[in-house]
Amino acid sequence: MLCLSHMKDQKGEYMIETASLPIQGQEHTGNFVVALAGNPNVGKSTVFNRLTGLNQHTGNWPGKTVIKAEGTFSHRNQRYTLVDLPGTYSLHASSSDEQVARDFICFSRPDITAVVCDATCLERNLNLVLQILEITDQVVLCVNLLDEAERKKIHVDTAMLAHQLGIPVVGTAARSGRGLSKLKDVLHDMVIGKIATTPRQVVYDQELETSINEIEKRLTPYLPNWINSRWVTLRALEGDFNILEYIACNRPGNCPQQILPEEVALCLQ
Ligand SMILES: Nc1nc2c(ncn2[C@@H]2O[C@H](COP(=O)(O)OP(=O)(O)OP(=O)(O)O)[C@@H](O)[C@H]2O)c(=O)[nH]1
Ligand SMILES: [Mg+2]
Repeated sequence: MLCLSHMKDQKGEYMIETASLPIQGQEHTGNFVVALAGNPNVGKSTVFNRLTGLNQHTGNWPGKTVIKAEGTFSHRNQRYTLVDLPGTYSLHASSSDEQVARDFICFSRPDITAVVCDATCLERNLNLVLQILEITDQVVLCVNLLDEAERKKIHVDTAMLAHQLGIPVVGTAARSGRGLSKLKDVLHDMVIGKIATTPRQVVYDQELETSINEIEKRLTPYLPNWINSRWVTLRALEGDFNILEYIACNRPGNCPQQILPEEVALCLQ
């Protein structure tokens, strides 16, 4: 067995600070936790403000200078806590914003992640959607700025997008409030299990898929069952050992540091 603490990244340090991770059920007062994720400037906070109104508070994410906004709303007898995540183009955790967004979606396990996209430049936004679908399957896509898209004569086929991605897709123009009651209905149908998702997974080339399967098989016994082992494997293949370090340090029951069998470590070299 190889001790994970021997496997630091190139800078010789790990980025994940456990104190920065909120713990589900302790910080939230609502019944269902919904994370709002998306690229910068796509209208996440506008959706957040529209849904939560005055029932919100802001602060900083623990240990970070990144603003944290959390609010609540009720719809059809369900109560929701909405968490407005910082805008990011990816979840590689190469900045504080990305780290906060990734850690919340992965480790705080919101009941649903609502990804807000800009309808006028959907292709760029879908990169983040696919990354989030590698972590969790409880995702709804909110295609926002539909009014801007219409002004530019861009038509978004939300039904086709939903079919292609395997998740519900709602078109919105959050500044005027258009589409937001549909979004709330979809959240409701997801939490009561009326909508089941079948998210599209990125399939890599054959050689990579073989390595992913091999490493995933070896990693799985060391991972908590709620985490997506394929996603952890992909991060490990990228050389992101912070995730493994975090899991090793936070396993219930004093899990030993040796999270990786030696063979897996060798595969990753
Ligand atoms: N026309 C139009 N403007 C919108 C819509 N939604 C948001 N906006 C505007 O887009 C700008 C950015 O909105 P924000 O809600 O701050 O976007 P954000 O995603 O929270 O941005 P960051 O937190 O910086 O990542 C603001 O000027 C909003 O008024 C919409 O549906 N239509
Ligand atoms: Mg914002």
